[in-house]
Amino acid sequence: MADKMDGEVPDVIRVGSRKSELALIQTNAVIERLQKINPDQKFEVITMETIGDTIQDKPLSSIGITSLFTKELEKELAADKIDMIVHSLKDLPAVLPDGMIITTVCKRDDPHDALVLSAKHSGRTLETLPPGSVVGTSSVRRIAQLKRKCPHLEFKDVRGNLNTRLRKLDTGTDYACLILAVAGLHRMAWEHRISQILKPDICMYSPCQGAMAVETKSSNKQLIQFLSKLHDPSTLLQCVCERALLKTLEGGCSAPVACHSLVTDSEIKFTGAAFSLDGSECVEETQSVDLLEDAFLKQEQAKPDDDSFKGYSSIVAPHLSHKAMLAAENLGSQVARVMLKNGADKILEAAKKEIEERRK
Ligand code: DPM
Repeated sequence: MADKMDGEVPDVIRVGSRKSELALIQTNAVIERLQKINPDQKFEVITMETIGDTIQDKPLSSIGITSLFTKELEKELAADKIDMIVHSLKDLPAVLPDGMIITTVCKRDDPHDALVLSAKHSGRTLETLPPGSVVGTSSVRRIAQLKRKCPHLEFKDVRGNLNTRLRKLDTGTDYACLILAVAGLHRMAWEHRISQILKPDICMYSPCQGAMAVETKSSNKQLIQFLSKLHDPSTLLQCVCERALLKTLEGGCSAPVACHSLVTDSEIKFTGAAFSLDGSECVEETQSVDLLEDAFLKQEQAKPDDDSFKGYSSIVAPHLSHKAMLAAENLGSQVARVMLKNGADKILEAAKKEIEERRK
C-alpha cells in the first residue's frame, strides 16, 4: 500500500505553463500524449508569465538569471499549486532546485538549428548571403559557431517569443535572417520558413534542444510512475548525457556550449564543444560508450521503495535500465572533464566574464 510520501495521481493534474504560444502548444502536446496512456485522466492548464517573458528588450544571456523561464513556475510547484510543468528541456538548468525532478522526456524533435530568411534573400543559404548580412539571434552558442564558419556575416540580438521574432524579420529591415531551433518552428507549423538546416559541421545544437520534458516534485512517486511512461528511451539517454556535460562544465543554458549525440541499440556517441564568444577558440571532444543488450527496458514494475527513483542528471525513469542511464551520465561528464583539461575551463570562464561585463 502506498504511504503518504508516495502520494497519488491527482484526479485533475494541474499543469503549469508559460503563456507564449509555443509553451501552450508544447503543454497541450504533452497532455495529449499522456491522455493516450490514460484516457480517463483529467488535466487543467494554468498559465503564468515568467521573467524571461516580461524582459523583452535584453538578450537572455545578459540578464544573468539561470532559471529565467522556470523560476515562477517552480515556485507554484513547490507550493503545490500545480502538479507538473512542461518545459523545453534546453531551458532547464543543469541543476534543479531541491525537491524537483524531470519525470518525462518526450521523443526528440529535430534537434538542429535552422536558417529563416527574409523575403529579400529568398533562395540563399548562410554561405551565399551577401557579406555584412545581419543574422538575428541572441544565442552566444549560435553566434560563436557561426562567426567561425561564416566570417562574412554580422550578428544582432533579437528578443521576444517566436511570433515577435518572425514579425521583426518580416516587417523590419534590421535582419537578413534568423537562426531558430527547427523544433520550435515545427511545433508552430512554420516549417515552410526553414531555408537550411544547420548540420553539426556548421553549428552544433544546445544540450537537450528539441526535447520536451515534464518537471514535478520528486516526492510523488505515483505521479512519477504515471508520467515516466511517456519517456522516449533513446531521447532520454541523449538528454541524460547532454545534461551531464552542462553540469560538469558548469555551463548554464546561456553558455557557449554545444553538443551532438547519437544513440543506437549498441552505443551512444557523443560530442561536446565549448567556444570563445568571438568564435576564435574551440575545444571539442568526442567519445562513445557501449550499451549493454538490456540497455533500454527494465520491463518490470518499479517499486517505490527501491532505488528505481534515483535520478540521472535529475531525470528519473523508474521503468528503464539504470545501467544505461549511468553509462550516459558518465559519458557526458567524462567528455566535459576532458574538455576542461584541454582548455574549456579558461574559455568558459572568459566567456562568463565577458557576458557579465556586457550586463553592466
Ligand atoms: C535557450 C537558448 C535559446 C532558447 C540558447 C541557445 C535561444 C535564444 C535565442 C537555452 N533557450 O539555444 O543557445 O536564440 O536568442 C528556446 C527555443 C526553444 C526552446 C527557441 C529557439 C525551441 C524548442 C526546443 C529559447 N527554448 O532556440 O529557437 O528546443 O525544444
